[in-house]
Amino acid sequence: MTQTPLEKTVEKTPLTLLGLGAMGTALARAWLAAGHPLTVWNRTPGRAAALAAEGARVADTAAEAVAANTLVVVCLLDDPSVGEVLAGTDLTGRDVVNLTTGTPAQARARAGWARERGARYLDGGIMAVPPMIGVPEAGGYVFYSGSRELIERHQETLGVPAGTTYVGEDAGFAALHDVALLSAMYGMFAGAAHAFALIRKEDIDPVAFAPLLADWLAAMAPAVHRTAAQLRSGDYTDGVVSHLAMQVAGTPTFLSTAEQQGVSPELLAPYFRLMRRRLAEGSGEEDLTGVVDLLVR
Ligand code: FVH
Repeated sequence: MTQTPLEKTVEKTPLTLLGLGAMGTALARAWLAAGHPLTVWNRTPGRAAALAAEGARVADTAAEAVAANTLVVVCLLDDPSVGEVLAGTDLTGRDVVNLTTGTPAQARARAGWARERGARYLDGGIMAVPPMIGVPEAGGYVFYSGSRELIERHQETLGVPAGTTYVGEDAGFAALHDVALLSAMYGMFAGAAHAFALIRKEDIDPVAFAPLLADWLAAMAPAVHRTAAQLRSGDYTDGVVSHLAMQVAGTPTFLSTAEQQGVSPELLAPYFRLMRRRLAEGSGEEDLTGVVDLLVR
C-alpha cells in the first residue's frame, strides 16, 4: 500500500507483546499490519515463526522482550501465567498493559504488584474473539481500567487491534465490566439452549427456528435500559410493562411445557424461584428488577 506523506513521517509506537496464543497472534498481526515495530515472546517459541516472517522481532526470553520497549502488552492464559512470565523481567519504567482475562481482585493485585516493581499498569478485558481483531467493522473493543495517564498516552496504539473503552482508575473495573457482560451472555446462551431443547424432538427445523429466536432476543435486549433506570431511581414499578405477579403466574406453563417436552428445567427453575421469592415479599406490581437485589448478598 502507498503511504501518504503524513504516514511516512509519523513514527509508530514500538511495543512488546508477551503471549502468542490465538488472541496474542491476532493482536500481533494487527499491530504489524499497522506498521508498529513489534517485539514478541512466547513460551513455546514455534508460535512466533510466522510472525517473524511478517516482520516481528522475536525475543529469546520474556526479560529480553520487556527490555526492548517501554510499552509491554501481556496476553497470556490466566493471571498465574502472567505472574510466572513477568517474574523474571525488569519492569522498571515500563507501561504494562495486561489483556489477560482475570477477576477484578486479580487485576487490582496485579496493578499493585506492577507498581511495586516500578511499572505503570493498565488492565484490559477483551470484548472480541480473535477474528474480530484488526477488523473495526466487527465491533470488537477492549475495556481498560487503571492508569488514566497510560490510556491517554497509548490510546492510538491500543486502538489498532480493537476499539478502546476506558472505565476508570480502579484497575479491577475492566475485568468487572468484562465478566458482567460475559455473564449476561451466558444467561442468554442458557435461555437459547433451553429453547432449542424444547423443540429438539419435534419436526421443527432448528435452522428455521434460529432467526425467530435471535430476533426475539434482540427485541427484548433493550429492556436492560428500563432495569437500569429503575435501579437508579429505586422505583421498580416505574414504566412496568409486564408486572411480576403476572409473570410468576405464567411460570407453571413454562415448567409444564418443559416436562411435556422431556426437557430438564434446571436452567430455568432457579430464575423462577427468585421471581417467586420477590413476589412473596409483596412486590407483585414491580418489574423483574427486584431479582437483582435478591442476588446481591
Ligand atoms: N480467544 C478468545 O476467544 C478469547 C476472547 C476474549 C479474551 N480471551 C482471553 O485472552 C487471553 C489469551 O487467550 P488466547 O485465546 O490467546 O489463549 P490460548 O490460545 O490458549 O493461548 C494462551 C497463551 O498463554 C501462554 N501460556 C499459558 N500458560 C503459560 C505459562 N504458565 N507461562 C507462559 N505462557 C503461558 C500460552 O503459551 P504456549 O502454550 O503457546 O507456550 C499462549 O501463548 C486469555 O486470558 C483469554 O481468556 C481470549
